[in-house]
Amino acid sequence: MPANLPPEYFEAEKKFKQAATLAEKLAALDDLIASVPKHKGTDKLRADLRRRVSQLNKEALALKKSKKGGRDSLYNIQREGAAQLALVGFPNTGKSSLLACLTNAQPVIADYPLSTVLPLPGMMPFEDIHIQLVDLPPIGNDSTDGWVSGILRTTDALVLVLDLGDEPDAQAALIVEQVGRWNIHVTGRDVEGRPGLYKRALIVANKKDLPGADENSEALKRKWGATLPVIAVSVHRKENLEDLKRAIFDVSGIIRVYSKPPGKEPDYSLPFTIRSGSTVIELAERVHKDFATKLKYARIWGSARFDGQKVEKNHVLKDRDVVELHV
Ligand SMILES: Nc1nc2c(ncn2[C@@H]2O[C@H](COP(=O)(O)OP(=O)(O)OP(=O)(O)O)[C@@H](O)[C@H]2O)c(=O)[nH]1
Ligand SMILES: [Mg+2]
Repeated sequence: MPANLPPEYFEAEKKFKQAATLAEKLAALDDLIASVPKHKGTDKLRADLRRRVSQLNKEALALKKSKKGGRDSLYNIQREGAAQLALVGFPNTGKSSLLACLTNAQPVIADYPLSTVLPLPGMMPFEDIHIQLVDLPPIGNDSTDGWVSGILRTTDALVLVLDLGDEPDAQAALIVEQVGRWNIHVTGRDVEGRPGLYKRALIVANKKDLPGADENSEALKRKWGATLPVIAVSVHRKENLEDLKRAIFDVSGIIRVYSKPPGKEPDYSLPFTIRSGSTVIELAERVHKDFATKLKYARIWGSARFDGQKVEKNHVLKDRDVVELHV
């Protein structure tokens, strides 16, 4: 440390050490450099400080890139809520309209194709939980299929949106074929132990208000009903939207469970959302990691044969069960 540094230097050094953000650090470093008198004895110090400025500038640039400029962040949707489902379909079928009427999001809705170019999430309230829906550009488009298929891979389930006025049966077949090329197989039920990636899916046949739509939706149900749940809606007339919300919840693959301390009322304000098919022990792990190891048994109101029935750790839970964990 060169001698004869002025008090301003030590003041600036203190600020630099306390700086929390990169921007604050850079500002403090500027002051620090300015406070160092220029003479031979401070050459090395000044060179060191300048090196630090350049290092911090590099870090700031990298941070900025990862926050906004980076492709990844723009095409990646932060998961929120109890489950995430993606809206999949061809142009103009009403994916964005559906997002706008079921959630608080405000997508571009237009009668020209390819009005959606980026993923847009929205939260759909369903009873006491929220489910995240992600609006996407139509599939079958070279410039977006890459990242769209990436989202389909990681999302919990698919909502296949069809236009009842435009050969919906052919649309369904083409969607299944297209996602199949990405090795994603749609299914109405969970399939385990088979190769490939199986995704739960629901067919939403939109524009029920159009002439001829009822016939088309009957034909669609006959053809696809055994494979996937099919629900006909009209976003414009707000028809069947409550049933649709329930169907979206059903296909999401989650259930709600309420925990209840022994001798007390259940806490209905905050359901635990767990994968359907989960057992008592899996719930215990979610509630508290110690609970899983200490759990002796549980009492259940709901899916058990009688209320308050004592069940074993491997008892499979159902939606809306109230569970009392005994440790
Ligand atoms: N008749 C009728 N038209 C609808 C309905 N829902 C949406 N539309 C219309 O269909 C057109 C396309 O709607 P969008 O929601 O933009 O469709 P999209 O699937 O998001 O389209 P892309 O983003 O291009 O893939 C718009 O003109 C909507 O007003 C409906 O229930 N009935
Ligand atoms: Mg759209």
